[in-house]
Parts: sequence; structure tokens; C-alpha cells
Amino acid sequence: MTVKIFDRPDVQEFLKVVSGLDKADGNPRMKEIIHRLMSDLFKAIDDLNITPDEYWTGVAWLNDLGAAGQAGLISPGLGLDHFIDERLDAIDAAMGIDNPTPRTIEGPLYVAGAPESTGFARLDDGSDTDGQTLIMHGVVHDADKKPMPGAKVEVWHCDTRGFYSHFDPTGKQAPFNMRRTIIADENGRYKFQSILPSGYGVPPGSPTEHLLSALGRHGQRPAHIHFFISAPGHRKLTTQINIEGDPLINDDFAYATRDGLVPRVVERNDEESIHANNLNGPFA
Ligand code: MBD
Ligand code: FE
Repeated sequence: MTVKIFDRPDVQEFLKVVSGLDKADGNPRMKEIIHRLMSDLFKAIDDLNITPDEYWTGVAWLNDLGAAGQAGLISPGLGLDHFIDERLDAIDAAMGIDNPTPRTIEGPLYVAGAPESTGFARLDDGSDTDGQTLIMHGVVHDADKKPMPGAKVEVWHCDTRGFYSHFDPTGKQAPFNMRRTIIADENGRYKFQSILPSGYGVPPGSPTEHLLSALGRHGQRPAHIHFFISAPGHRKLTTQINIEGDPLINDDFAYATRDGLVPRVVERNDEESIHANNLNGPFA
């Protein structure tokens, strides 16, 4: 037996009541959003004939998700973060703003307050000895392609096991390992030494993994490095780079890979490459 009650006037009236639309108090924008979301949910329950068992399974899953602190993890997994970025890109395009370095999603694992230095930083504390040394450098440019001394480059990534400091289930990483803030030097340059991160996987057995596997999907990301680029009077850029050659580069559970965010990687074994913190060396 299937019935549909969504269009009944008493149900439509009830949706307004639960959203507070019949009250003067409260936040009008919140009422508008909740009214729309609740209407879409009521309609889905009606149209898909969602059973009480299915509904309460969903409620229990939401409780598990929150208890695990994973709302910010399933969000990119369901493509919401990417969708929000696509909308920002469309707004920029409509305003004629060109972004030479594309934006991509922040992810849930940024931590504010990383140690700050000018020009150069070493990101890793040397405790992950499985990592291949990584050197990256560049120049921060403004919209007119002029170098930006003093621009802030925040960078963070995971270790060779796919664990981020502050979120490491083994508890084995010092705070702010592989997280630094670099202030671009007088020529707008930044440079860092770290180790090549590996890919990331959602925690095994977690509510996020449970949903993804019910969808027939994996919860893996290719190796990547996160960035915030900011300066007073300028929009902040949130982006990432991927490490060339990673097999998951076009199979990211968070849909963050974009053209222009896969820089060329050069492998070196010579003596110069060891002198990573020589700002005036061949990598500068
Ligand atoms: C990550 O490291 C990440 O960058 C994203 C987007 C989601 C989960 C883990
Ligand atoms: Fe990440």
C-alpha cells in the first residue's frame, strides 16, 4: 500500500508550523532554509515510501556521525564541498574573474595556529622516516600578476600512513607536525621542505565508511597538500595540489582534483637537493 500525503493542505500547513513560519520570533533566513529542507525531506519520505525502519536507521546513523565528529567528512564525500566550490567558480565566471590557480575544497582537517616563519619552513619534524624528501617553492602573485611580499601561505598535509597531526588515531604525532605558515619573502617567494605524503582514507569502521560502502564507493583520496593563501585586502584562496602519478588522482572520494592543481614533480638524487633550506639554491 502506498499513499502520498505531501500535497495535503494540512501537511503543507504543518511544514510551516515546524519551520516557525507562523511565528514572529526567530531568524527569517533560518526559517526559509529549514522550511525548504524539511519540505524536501517530507516529500522524499512520501515519494520513496521510506519506511519507519529506514528512517530510524538514518537517525541512528546521524547520531553516530556526530559522535565521531564526521559531519565534515561525509560532506565532501557526498560532493557538497565540491558543489559549493562549483557555485563560487560560476559566480567568479559571471563577474569576469579569472583564477589562474583554481580553488578546491578545504576538507575537515585544517588546524589554526601553526608555527610561522618567513620565506622558508620545514613542515615535518623528521619522525616519519618512511617519507621521501619533498621540496616545493613558488611565488605568490596578485590578480595583476605582481609578486606579493608578506602574503601568508598556510600549508598542511598527512604523513606516509595517511594520518594528519591532531587527528592521528595512533597518537604518535606532535602538534602541528606537517602544518606551517610561511610568510612570502621580499620577492613574494615561499619554499618548504617536507616529506611526500601518502593518500588519505576515511577511518575504517566509521559511519562515513559505512555509508560510502552502502553506496558501493570507497573513501580514499590521492596524495595531496592543502593550502590557504591570504593577504590583507585580498580574497583568500583555499586550494590543494595533487602528487602527479597517484592512481587515485581522478578517483578522489572528495572530488577535489582539478586541472591546474597537479604540478610537475621532479625526482632528484644529487647533493644540491639535500640542501633544501638553501633559499638561494637551485630550488629558490
Ligand atoms: C582529507 O585529508 C581531506 O583533504 C578531505 C577533503 C576529506 C577528508 C580527508
Ligand atoms: Fe587532506
